[in-house]
Amino acid sequence: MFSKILLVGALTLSTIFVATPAQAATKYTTCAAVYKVYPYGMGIKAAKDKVTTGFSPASNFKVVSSAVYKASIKLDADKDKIICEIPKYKNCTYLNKKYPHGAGLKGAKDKATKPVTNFTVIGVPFYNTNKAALDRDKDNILCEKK
Ligand SMILES: [Ca+2]
Ligand SMILES: [Ca+2]
Repeated sequence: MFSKILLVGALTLSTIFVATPAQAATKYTTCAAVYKVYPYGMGIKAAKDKVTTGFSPASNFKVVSSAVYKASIKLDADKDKIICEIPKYKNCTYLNKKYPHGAGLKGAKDKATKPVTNFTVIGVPFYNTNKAALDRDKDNILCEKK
């Protein structure tokens, strides 16, 4: 009786494996397409974000298999094994070089008495990656500046 149950279990398992053939990994050709599935980018487990001056390594990308990574490897311009990583700025000096009036979520309201309204609108992943260091007043705008 006991061995029969085990046998049935083994058969069921092998059936599942046979019924699920290895799928070819999706090849993405733009970061916009990658972000629809992986909002923070994706990379292999051992990857370390290669950064230039003014940036900290982002570690919030989705860990994927090397097959998934390799299918879209052309999008990894800096060859650090992460595809479409979200930039993590070290401080406002660097962020304001690219976004002179700051970068914030759509509809965000600056808390200042004379609020900054001409900040660049950015997406949630960009905001989330940078908010701890760069939005100390928590008004959903990074490095707002007149
Ligand atoms: Ca990369
Ligand atoms: Ca702010």
